Amino acid sequence: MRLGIIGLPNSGKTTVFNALTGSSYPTEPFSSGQLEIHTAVVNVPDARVDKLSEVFKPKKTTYATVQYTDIGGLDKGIGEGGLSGPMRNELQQVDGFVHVVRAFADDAVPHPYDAVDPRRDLEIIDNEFLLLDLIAVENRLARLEEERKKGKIDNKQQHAAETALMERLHAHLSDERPLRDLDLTPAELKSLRGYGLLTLKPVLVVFNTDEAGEDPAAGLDYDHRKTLMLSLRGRLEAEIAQLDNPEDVALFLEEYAIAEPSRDRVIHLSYELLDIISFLTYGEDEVRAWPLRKGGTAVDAAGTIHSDLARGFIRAEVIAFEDFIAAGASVAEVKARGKMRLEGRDYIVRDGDMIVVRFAI
Ligand SMILES: Nc1nc2c(ncn2[C@@H]2O[C@H](COP(=O)(O)OP(=O)(O)OP(=O)(O)O)[C@@H](O)[C@H]2O)c(=O)[nH]1
Ligand SMILES: [Mg+2]
Repeated sequence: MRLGIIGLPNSGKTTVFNALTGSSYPTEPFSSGQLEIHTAVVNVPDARVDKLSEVFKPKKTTYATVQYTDIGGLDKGIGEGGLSGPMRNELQQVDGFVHVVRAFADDAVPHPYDAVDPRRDLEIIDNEFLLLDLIAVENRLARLEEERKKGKIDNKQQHAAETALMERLHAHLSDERPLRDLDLTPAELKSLRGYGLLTLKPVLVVFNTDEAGEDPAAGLDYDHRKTLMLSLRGRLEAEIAQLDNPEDVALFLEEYAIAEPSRDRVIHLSYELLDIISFLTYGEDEVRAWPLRKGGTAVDAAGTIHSDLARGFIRAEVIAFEDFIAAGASVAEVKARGKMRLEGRDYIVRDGDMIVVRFAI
């Protein structure tokens, strides 16, 4: 799972990236407009994993991860001007976006459009993405038309269905609405996978502010599906992420009256945004959280661990994490209470399920 951090020049993308990943890439008020890409892998904080690790004392503890890519170089006009190949690749390949919007006022940091205006800035990038998708859809429609004219259609039904779908997308985009707001069937979504359509991807909007308590998201009319919003103090958060010592972090939080760093919240929202849950495996060797798409089955979970486990799947022993805690964090006690379930391959896995896969190959 990878999220691309996007936004206008000087909005604080690299600052937010540093805050999330604990990296220390330089953030400069004048570096704008360059294609610049950094990626880092981040552990998803999970108190359940901490607890299991404490109980089982495994050799290894592994958290689920999310990747963040800081994609510098987006600005007004990229839609019309066309994207460079590397930029296109980055944008198309990520699973979703973290859209950083400037909400801090600071004369030392020039704003590309002079005044701080989160609503407008949000729209600038959104409009570029709408235009890029519109161009992609128009290109595809032109191709389909060409095939029709030349009588080069292998499968008439498929050709007609695709043309109809592309026309629907076109109408929706022409209305200046992102594709993630459109009702699409799983089959339609699947058929669109290869196009890397940008407005189809989920978005976490992050307002980068300086003020405690300020919420630029409040009162903002931005009602889209697969869209979440939050505000954070980017520069402060990036400074916190550089501290190694938990006591220093605590002091810092107190001084600036921050209840908890936003980092964890952003990471959790990223997970939620991508419709992912975690299931857990446990034992003396390893305690681990694994990501699974919401709605995934026991056999999907098995396949996430290893393809052999999916192939030879017999049953899954499942314990809900809460039942484990309620039973005094003892597997024997969970069993004694009849709270360990044996589930078949089609069982829909829930967030926090502790799973042992029985298999034979
Ligand atoms: N006052 C204030 N300044 C910030 C904040 N976040 C970022 N900055 C400053 O804004 C400038 C730009 O920050 P970056 O993180 O480099 O912004 P960016 O979006 O990565 O910029 P480009 O990659 O050049 O487009 C730097 O001088 C930062 O220190 C903030 O929350 N408050
Ligand atoms: Mg940057």
